[in-house]
This record gives sequence, structure tokens and C-alpha cells, in this order.
Amino acid sequence: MNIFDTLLERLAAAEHVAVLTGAGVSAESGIKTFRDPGGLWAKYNPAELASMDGFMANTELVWSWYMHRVETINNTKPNPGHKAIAEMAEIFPKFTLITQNVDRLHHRAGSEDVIELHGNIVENYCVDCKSPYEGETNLPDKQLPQCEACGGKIRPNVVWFGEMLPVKALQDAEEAASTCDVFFSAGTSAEVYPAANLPIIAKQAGALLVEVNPNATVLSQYADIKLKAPSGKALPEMMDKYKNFIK
Ligand code: BV8
Ligand code: ZN
Repeated sequence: MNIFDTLLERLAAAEHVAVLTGAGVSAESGIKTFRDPGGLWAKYNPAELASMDGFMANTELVWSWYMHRVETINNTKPNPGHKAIAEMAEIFPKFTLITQNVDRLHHRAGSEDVIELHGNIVENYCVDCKSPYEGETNLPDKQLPQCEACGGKIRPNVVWFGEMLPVKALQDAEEAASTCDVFFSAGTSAEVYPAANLPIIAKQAGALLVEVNPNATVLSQYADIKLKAPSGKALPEMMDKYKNFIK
């Protein structure tokens, strides 16, 4: 039996399918990844931008970097990979979507109950009093938004390096990884922890581990099945084959 048939068989027998996504799943929507050549980090050092110290030391730089990313996201839309993942939730008996992405494209593709391990880029809050900030974010002349309650600096609601992940999100993700029958790691270099532990937890718990990535990663050696193609192509094709297979 060829490896793809194994995947279809295991999906047909699966009670619970889980998917972990990273920046690669949004690449075909035109959003740069973090570590690919020319990616978001290419120009900057992650610790410099995506960390509290980086933000407090270079507030204008970090804030304008996030505003630039919000702009890009507002001018893009979910791609067929996001849509295939939204369809998976309709087809499998139990489905869990875990994302490291902060762009909310899964939500816009119709996915519900998305576990956002690293927060999201659309919400902002005050670093001092933590009040949610609903005011204007793109102010003229590089002015920075200020908290209306206490005048504190406003930051995006993402998880920065050195910051804890939302406790419930991580717990739910680990629970899904340890109980699912098939685990997809799609569009992630699997280099950022503790998210990168999830595929290993799934594999150790006996799930079939499928990697969807045109390139090899540190996870590839553990993957039972590798779909070495862009997720916007591999996932819709897989779902089409699966729907024919279960007819
Ligand atoms: C924490 C939000 C501790 C902001 C991000 C061990 C255990 C615990 C922590 C650590 C540890 N070792 C090191 C750490 C620290 C650190 C870490 O993991 N560092 C790494 C670099 C070694 N982890 C942390 O700091 C985490 N916090 O652990 O806190 C703690 C404990 C107690 C008390 C206090 C603190 C927080 C990590 C979260 C950081 N925030 N983002 C923002 O987005 O601006 S991380 C950032 O990287 C994004 O979220 C991104 O999603 C994530 C992972 O990157 P990927 O998504 O994988 O993207 P990447 O570019 O790397 O890869 C893209 C892939 O797609 C490539 O493989 C490419 O081939 C592929 N691809 C390209 N095109 C396509 C494609 N695939 C499919 N289709 C395509 N078309
Ligand atoms: Zn405040």
C-alpha cells in the first residue's frame, strides 16, 4: 500500500484529528514567514522585535513593525490551505486546530474554536494596567497610542519570546496532541517552544504524525508521512482524495 493510502486509511479510522499550523500556512496568502529567506526575521532579530525588552527599548520600531503586519493582513485573504483545514473540522468526528499564527486567517476561512498559542495581532492592551485598547492604532506622524485609563504604552496581544503562552490554550493543545489519532504539523519550522513539543507529544502518544512542508525541518525525521508541498496545494488535494476514498 502506498504511503498516501496509509494516510487515507488512518484518517478514515480516526476518531480525532489535530492540526498545528505555523507561518507557512499563511505564506500563500502573501504573508511572509519568520525564518524563510526574506522572511520577517531576515531584517531583524526576533529577540529585538518580538519581546517585551525589545518593545520597551524600541517601542516605535516594534509598534510600526506590527502595524505594517496588520496592514499586510488586512490586504490579504485566507488561501486554499486555510479553507481545507476549515473543511477538516466538518468531516472528522473530532477535530482540533492549534495555531502559532497571529493573523486570524483561520477564523476568516471559517475555522471555529481555534487554539491561538501565540495570541493575535488584532487586539491590543496597555502594558501597565492591562486594559484592552480599542482606540486608534495607526496615528499620524508615528505617534504611539496611549492607554486612555493610565497613559501606559499599548502593545499587541501576542505572546512574545520569554512570555508564557496562555495557560488554557497550551493545556488544550497538549490534551489534543496526546489524545488524537492523526496529528498534522503544517507550515511550521517546529523551532519555537513549547509549541514545537506538540508533534512529539502526539507521536509519543501513538498518533500518526504528518508533516506538510515543502522543506525539511527538525521534525521531518520523526514524521510518519511527509507531504512535501505547499499547504495551499497539499491540503486541498488530500481532502479531495479523502472525500473520494470514503464514498
Ligand atoms: C516561553 C508571536 C517561557 C509574536 C511568536 C524550551 C522550552 C520553552 C521555551 C524555550 C525553549 N527553548 C527556547 C525557548 C524560548 C523561546 C523559543 O522557543 N525560542 C526558539 C527561537 C528557540 N520560546 C519562548 O520564548 C516562548 N515562551 O517558553 O516562555 C516562560 C516560562 C515561564 C515563565 C515565563 C516564560 C514564547 C514563544 C512565542 C514567541 N512568539 N510569535 C509575533 O508573531 O510577532 S513566535 C513566531 O514563531 C510566530 O508565532 C511563528 O508562528 C512562530 C514559529 O515560527 P513558524 O510559524 O514555524 O514560522 P517559520 O518561518 O519558522 O517557519 C515557516 C515554515 O513554513 C518553514 O518550515 C517553511 O519551510 C514552511 N513553509 C513556507 N511556505 C510554506 C510552508 N509550509 C507549507 N506551505 C507553504 N506554502
Ligand atoms: Zn493603562
